[in-house]
Amino acid sequence: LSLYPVCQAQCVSVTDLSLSLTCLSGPAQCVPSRRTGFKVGMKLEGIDPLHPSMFCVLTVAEVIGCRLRLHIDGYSECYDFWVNSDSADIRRQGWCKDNNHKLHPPKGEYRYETDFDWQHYLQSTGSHAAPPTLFTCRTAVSIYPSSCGFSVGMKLEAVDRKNPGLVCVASLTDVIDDHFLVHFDNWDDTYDYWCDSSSPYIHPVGWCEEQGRPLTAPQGHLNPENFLWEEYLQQTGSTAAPSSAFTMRAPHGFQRNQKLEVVDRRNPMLIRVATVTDTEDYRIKVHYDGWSQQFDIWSDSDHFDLHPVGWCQCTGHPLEPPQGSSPTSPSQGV
Ligand code: MLY
Repeated sequence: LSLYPVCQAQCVSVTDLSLSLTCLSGPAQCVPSRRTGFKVGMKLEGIDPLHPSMFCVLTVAEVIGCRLRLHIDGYSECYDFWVNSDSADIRRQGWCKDNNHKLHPPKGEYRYETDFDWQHYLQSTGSHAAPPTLFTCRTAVSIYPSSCGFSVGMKLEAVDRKNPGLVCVASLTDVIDDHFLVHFDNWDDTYDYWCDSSSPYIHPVGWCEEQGRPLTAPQGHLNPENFLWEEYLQQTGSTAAPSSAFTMRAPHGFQRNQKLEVVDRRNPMLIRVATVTDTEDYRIKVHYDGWSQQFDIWSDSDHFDLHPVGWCQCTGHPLEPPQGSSPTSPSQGV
């Protein structure tokens, strides 16, 4: 059971909890050992889940256990979203500026994006920035170029996770430490996703041809049926990500009937008792105990919304017991 190295200081492994679930792999298995210090009203920077290429100004709107509901300043509450407090998608005030990333200011407040100034904003809104020490995922400023072998501008073949049957021409449009942003050429950023070199969804240039699978050409390509990488790389003046940089991880170890605690996808403030009911190499089918099978979901095995048994109790989060089961002891709640 290998721990996500940077989390190690803040987390105990699930085996330390003497729990039966032994198969969680990846960052999702980290169990913060302390309650989070984030408080409602604190401001921070972070990735807009609907536009993963954009860092926005955020406010903590709700805290439950070590999960945060974040509000995107200047936008409707309907865009609020939940993250774990150790998420790599949230950063301290000033991170974007220090790391050469564009920060999208609150909507409507500024004539020019560059007019945004944190000190002025905090003052005028009478609010405070979340203290940097609360950000327990890695936020260190690296003075070295990323060592993961991937850099901005490189091309690859990637699964469109919103249309998982498609493997498409894609580019790397951002790199932070060993994570990078996959963008589909000539599409908007709503299909983008962050991953690392071990993702099963990314492949080197030429993979589709080798596998005898169709490759989806960039939107608007003049001859999509006869897309040629060589030509395209030349036209775009770009290079292919080196195949040696792809380090596809081993399939997960989840098995059917294992229990876990999973965020309710339809109402993400809730975490429910759940069961693995089917598996693929990199995904599991999750059944919410006591609910109709029609609510079952497929989830990536490393998804941050999957937690081992005991996670809620350990982090001070209520756990929704199986529907229709007898009342639980209060210790299962906060
Ligand atoms: N039917 C969908 C397909 C979009 C695919 C986008 N990928 C390739 C990034 C649509 O047209 O919206």
